[in-house]
Amino acid sequence: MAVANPSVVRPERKPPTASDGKLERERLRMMMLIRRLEERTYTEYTKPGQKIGGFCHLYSGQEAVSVGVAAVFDKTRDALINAYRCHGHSLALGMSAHSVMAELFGKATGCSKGKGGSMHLFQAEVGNHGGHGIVGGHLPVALGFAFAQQYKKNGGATICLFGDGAINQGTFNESMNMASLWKLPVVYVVENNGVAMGTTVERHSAERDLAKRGAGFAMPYYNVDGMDLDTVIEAVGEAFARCRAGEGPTFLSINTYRYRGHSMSDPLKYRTKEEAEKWKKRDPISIYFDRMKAKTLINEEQFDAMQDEVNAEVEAAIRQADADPHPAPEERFDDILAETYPFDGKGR
Ligand SMILES: Cc1ncc(C[n+]2csc(CCOP(=O)(O)OP(=O)(O)O)c2C)c(N)n1
Ligand SMILES: [Mg+2]
Repeated sequence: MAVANPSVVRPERKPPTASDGKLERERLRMMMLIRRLEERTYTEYTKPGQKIGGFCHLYSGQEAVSVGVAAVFDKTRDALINAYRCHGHSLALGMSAHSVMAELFGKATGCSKGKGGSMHLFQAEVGNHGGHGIVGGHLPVALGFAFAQQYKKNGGATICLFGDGAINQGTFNESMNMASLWKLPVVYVVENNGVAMGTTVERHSAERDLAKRGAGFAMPYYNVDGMDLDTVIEAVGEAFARCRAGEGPTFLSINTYRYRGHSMSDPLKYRTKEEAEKWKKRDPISIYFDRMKAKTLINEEQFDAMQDEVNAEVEAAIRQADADPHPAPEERFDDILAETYPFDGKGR
């Protein structure tokens, strides 16, 4: 049976409600913190004597998605599981800038004790279950989380985020089908930034409207403006509400743009300056700040003070991460799966 709602761009957000602005300021600040941490990660990664190793994927431009998700996420019972572009979601769920930065520096004080790096930020206490490097690999894991939540009847829901590059993986189709068939409490979010490494959606997907994938699995599906925080909050909030009401999964294509390259070695040759400029005119931080200003919830001076505060927080995180110790050599096999297989040097 076809699902009634067509794949439409969600209507304009609802009229603003009265507020003292505290929540709004926290959300704005979080988007600014994510942006600053990412931009400082870029400079730390690329400067001589580089101290951040391994693959590193920056989230600048996509902040409204993770902050919007965190706004409706209940860390006491929900689970978030994500691909490798995971710095923003980790901060938004409440992980400290220091625990993220120390992980990037490979230090023992990092959230994964310095053994995970950029792609593997985890902290179960805030509901963050990673940080996964295999494209589409975590979708079946999300299914498991949602199955457990339904089985235990604990009212929790799972939010599973992935890039547009995951949409044609087998795991995507298998997971979406089972989630819908069993009405599991899961929200699927494709963070559609239009490109998988250098391959555009137009080149990798016959159906370019990715939201429509939800139709094939008989679940509600929407296109969402990923540059507008309020719109994201509303769409993800409704999807969580459907989960909690036992109505099963929702599929959201949250359409966004990454300002930097795929990873640190990407010169962005597949993209025009005009395209980037067009998107940057709808920068998520600016849109939200302008709306708050119009509601007199913040002024320019307060914004600047907030920026200074955020910058100081990130600098302190970098200083501390740099000073922290590396994991001890004798702990190199602790907390990793291989620990269960005694390493005898002969392989398996
Ligand atoms: C199964 C698998 N195939 C290929 C790769 C290599 N790879 C890493 S990231 C990536 C692109 C994924 O793009 P997308 O899902 O759109 O996420 P984005 O980087 O845009 O956030 C690819 C192909 C991988 N990690 N896993
Ligand atoms: Mg992508």
